[in-house]
Amino acid sequence: MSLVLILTLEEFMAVLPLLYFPDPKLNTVAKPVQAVDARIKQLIVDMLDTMYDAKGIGLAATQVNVHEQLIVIDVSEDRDQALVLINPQTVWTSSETHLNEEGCLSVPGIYDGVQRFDAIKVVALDGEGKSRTVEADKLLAVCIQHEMDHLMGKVFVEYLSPLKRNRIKKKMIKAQREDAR
Ligand code: K2U
Ligand code: ZN
Repeated sequence: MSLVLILTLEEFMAVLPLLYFPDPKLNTVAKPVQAVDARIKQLIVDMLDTMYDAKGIGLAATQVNVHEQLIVIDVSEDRDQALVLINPQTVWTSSETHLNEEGCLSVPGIYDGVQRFDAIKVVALDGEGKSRTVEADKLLAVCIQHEMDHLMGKVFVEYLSPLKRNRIKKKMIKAQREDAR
């Protein structure tokens, strides 16, 4: 690929800055996307770029300080099967749940158990604005639940004990102060 083409592509892709816990903006409830227009399609490209750059398997628009109901996910081995969920609605959940170890790009370096439904069915718009139903289990189901929590202003550490959450909050604030130096 020529250098000119690479430079051209680069200008259309952007790694966006992430919000980090305990930023209160992470507790904002996202509004429905009104139209899957050019602005939203560019945001999808930038969110995927941001997610892949951060080696995440999901990202909610809330985490890049855009408070609209948009999620991108890629749980594939080859990192080449992006899933876009716009205005997702849960229509079914399994009766079974399990405790899974979770992390979050907005809470770097912290991993802990969260109880999630084993399987979930979600109706959403895709990146072209077409309605689709996603039936998920395993890691995809966990990731969708984690991202849909973000759209409701919920970070996974809110499922932990107040003692654990306060320790994490102090650790994040200390790390952000050191980064700011
Ligand atoms: O929302 C985010 O911060 C993205 C999460 C999504 C996620 C959380 C918990 C469980 C599955 C997915 C990041 O991808 S956290 C990093 C990560 C990567 C691989 C597997 C688990 C967590
Ligand atoms: Zn997260």
